[in-house]
Amino acid sequence: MLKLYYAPGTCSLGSHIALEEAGAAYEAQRIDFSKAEQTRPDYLAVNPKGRVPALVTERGTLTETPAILTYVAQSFPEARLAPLADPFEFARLQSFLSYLCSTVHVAHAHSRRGARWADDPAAHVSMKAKVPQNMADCLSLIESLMFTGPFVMGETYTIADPYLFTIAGWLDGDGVDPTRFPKVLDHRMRMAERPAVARVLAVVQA
Ligand SMILES: N[C@@H](CCC(=O)N[C@@H](CS)C(=O)NCC(=O)O)C(=O)O
Repeated sequence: MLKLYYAPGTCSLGSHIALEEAGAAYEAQRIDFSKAEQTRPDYLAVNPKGRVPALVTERGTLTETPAILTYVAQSFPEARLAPLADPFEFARLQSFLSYLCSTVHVAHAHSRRGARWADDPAAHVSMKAKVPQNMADCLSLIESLMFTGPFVMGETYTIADPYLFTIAGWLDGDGVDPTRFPKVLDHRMRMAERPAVARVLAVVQA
C-alpha cells in the first residue's frame, strides 16, 4: 500500500488530496514539525531531504510535489486527474505545477525558512518583509493569466487544483488579502466543499 508522509499546514496537503480524489489505497503518516520529526534519522531514512511530502511506493520513495501528483494521476488513470493523452495540455499542466513548486512555494518559504538562504538575522527580516509582495505578484499572474476556470486547467478537475488550493490557503498567513484574487478565492471555497478535500482536512486538522 502507498504511504504518504505529511505535516499539517504544508504543501503535502496537495498530494494528500490527490490520493483521496484518486480513490487510492494509502496510509497517511503524520510528521510533527513542532518536534522536528522531519530532521530525525528515522524520517531522514525515508526522505534524506528532511521535507514532506514523501510517498512510499512499492518501487521506492517519491519526493517533490509535482512528481508525486503526476505519479498519482498516471497510476489511477480512471480518476482522470490529468490530460494524459494530450501532450500540449499535459505540458500546460506541468508548467502550472512547476510554477507553484519552484516559484510560489519558494516565495512563501522566505517568511519562515530564511535560514536556508542567509545566516544574517537582518536578512531574514528583510526576506520576510518581501513575502506579501512576492506572493501577491505570483497570485496576480495566476488570477489573470494562468487560471482557466472553473478549475485551474479549465472544465476538468486535475492535480493542479489541490496544489493551488494548498498554496492559496497560505495567503492570509503571508499577509495577502485573498479577496484581491476573486477567481482563486472562489476556487478555494469550491475546493473546500469537495468531499475528498473535506475528508483529508478532517484528518490533517485533527
Ligand atoms: N519542493 C518540495 C518542497 C517540500 C518542502 O519544502 N516541504 C516543507 C513543508 S511545505 C517542509 O517539509 N519543510 C520542513 C523543513 O524545512 O524543515 C515539494 O514541492 O515537495
